[in-house]
Amino acid sequence: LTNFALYKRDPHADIPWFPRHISELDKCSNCVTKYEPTTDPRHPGNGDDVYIARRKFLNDQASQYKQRNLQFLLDEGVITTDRIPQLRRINEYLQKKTGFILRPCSGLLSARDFLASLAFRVFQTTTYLRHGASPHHSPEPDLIHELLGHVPMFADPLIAQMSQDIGLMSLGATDEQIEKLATVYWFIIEFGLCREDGKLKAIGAGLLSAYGELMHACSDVPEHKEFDPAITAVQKYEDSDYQPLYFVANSIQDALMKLRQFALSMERPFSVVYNPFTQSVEVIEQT
Ligand code: HBI
Ligand code: FE
Repeated sequence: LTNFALYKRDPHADIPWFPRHISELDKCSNCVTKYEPTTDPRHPGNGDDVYIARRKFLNDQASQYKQRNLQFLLDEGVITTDRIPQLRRINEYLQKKTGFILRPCSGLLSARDFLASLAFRVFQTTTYLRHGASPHHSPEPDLIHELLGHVPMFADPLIAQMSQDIGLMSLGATDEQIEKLATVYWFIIEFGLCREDGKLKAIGAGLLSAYGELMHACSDVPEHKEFDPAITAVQKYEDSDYQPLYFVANSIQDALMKLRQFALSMERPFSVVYNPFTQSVEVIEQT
């Protein structure tokens, strides 16, 4: 392996573009325009001009965001009951715990962009709140989902490492591979359950941030299947209502190990190494 091979850019023209430096996440902000309150009558905020205007104001700011070396240590304080924290405050906390940072995005991102960000220990987070008409369930990610569902997980060193590993494995993967990875991620990180002392417990951020669905998930109403990445990867999922089916792992550790193993088993004609000093991904060609 020569330095030339290590640093050669885009050796395979047919591999999808992927970010090579944390600053290139500025280009990873493609939203999936589904359940937009402006156009979709299934969104609880459809027709609510005040809500739509506020959401647009926040999303316009999010789309202007450029990656910077945030002055993490300027502020103090994390999540409190009396106000919505600034991303800067949460970042300061996460930096110390695991080095993860949040950057604002303006809605549900494509799985490719979302997973690519994890490779750089970046979590793309929405900044608007769910509509007041439906406080127990939101068809799209919102601030409550991100802060109460995902952020505590990214403060755990093991989960942070595994999330980054999954992100690295997604870089330059085929559309088919991304689809499978996103599906397993969905069923574990968003809606996963595990068993603890004979009871069902939630792992997924989508459940931890949706009281209504959390009750449904742990009841006898939906179907529960043993988590097996190969099976889970090809399972169709529900993204507009409560899930009819949940996958159950033996423990959080078991779920994350299997998810990571699944990501690592994907074939790619190259491998990548993250350099934390330069916040860059270096590509190593397999010869
Ligand atoms: N986009 N903004 C945002 N937040 C998420 O939590 C999120 C996403 N896009 C896809 C996604 N999560 C995953 O569930 C998988 O599809 C990768
Ligand atoms: Fe999520």
